[in-house]
Amino acid sequence: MSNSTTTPNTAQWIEECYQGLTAYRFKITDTLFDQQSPFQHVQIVTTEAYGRMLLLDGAVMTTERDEFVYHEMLTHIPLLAHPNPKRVLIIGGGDGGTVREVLKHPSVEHIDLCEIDGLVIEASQKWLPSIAGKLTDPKVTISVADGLAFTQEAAKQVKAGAQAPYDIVLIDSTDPVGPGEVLFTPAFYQDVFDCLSANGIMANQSESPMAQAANFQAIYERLSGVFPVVAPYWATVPTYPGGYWTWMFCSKAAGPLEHCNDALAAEIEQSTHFFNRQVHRAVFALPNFMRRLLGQLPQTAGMKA
Ligand code: SPD
Repeated sequence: MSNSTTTPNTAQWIEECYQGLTAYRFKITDTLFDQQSPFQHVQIVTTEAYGRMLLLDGAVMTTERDEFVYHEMLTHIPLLAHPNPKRVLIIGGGDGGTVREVLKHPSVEHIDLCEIDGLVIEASQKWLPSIAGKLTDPKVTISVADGLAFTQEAAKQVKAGAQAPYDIVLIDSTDPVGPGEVLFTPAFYQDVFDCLSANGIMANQSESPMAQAANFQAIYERLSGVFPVVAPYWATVPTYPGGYWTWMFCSKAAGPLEHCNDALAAEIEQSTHFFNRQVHRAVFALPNFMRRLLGQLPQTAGMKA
């Protein structure tokens, strides 16, 4: 056993700096991929602690070792709450982790994946096969396109009389900077709402309530202006800023725990590393600091958002 903090001077490190205030450093042994796309800087490195890691514009997106928390939470919580999810739209998610988890739901007949940056898909397929390996599944249609325009077009068709095309929409975005920023706007959320069937559900990643508290608050407020049901939930993702991470369950009608396909949940938890039925119920219990950020409890004197 060792808890030594000494590191050799020759080690190479990669660092994500959050708002110029804190930084998280990872010791790396390899740079496997390093290219500038028309949208962002795409890197895949090998870290000693977390295995291979995908970074976009210097921000950690996913790692082989802890990706399961994020992808399982984004996927199984909303899908199990739907009585019969058949058609799923994923916006972002070019690394393929969300697709992999959605495919564990046998009712799903079709997945549209809309990722703006083809280079993220290409690099993930080559260097992150345990995450991206299911992107070639026949149920998956990949569109390399702008998620905002894709959703706007689908919503336009619905307004023109077409059937709402999706039972589930998952927003697997970057942080609200760069190409992903538009995926946090009320207009985008309204388009998503319009694309969802009557008992449709959306879930999105909603940032760190510790390192990005203002983002977390704004996302909740904006979603609450569009969806009648907005239920934030949380877990810890060790490689993300602040440790705590959140997602928001948004639905047109049902609450997050009103329906759960227990038999399927039991089957799914055989292959998951974070999700299980106890976790499913627990993640909606918000610690007080999160409830205060959301206005669900009065502020206290020592509280800083
Ligand atoms: N600060 C990290 C935010 C990343 C959220 N999206 C990750 C995408 C993984 N599929």
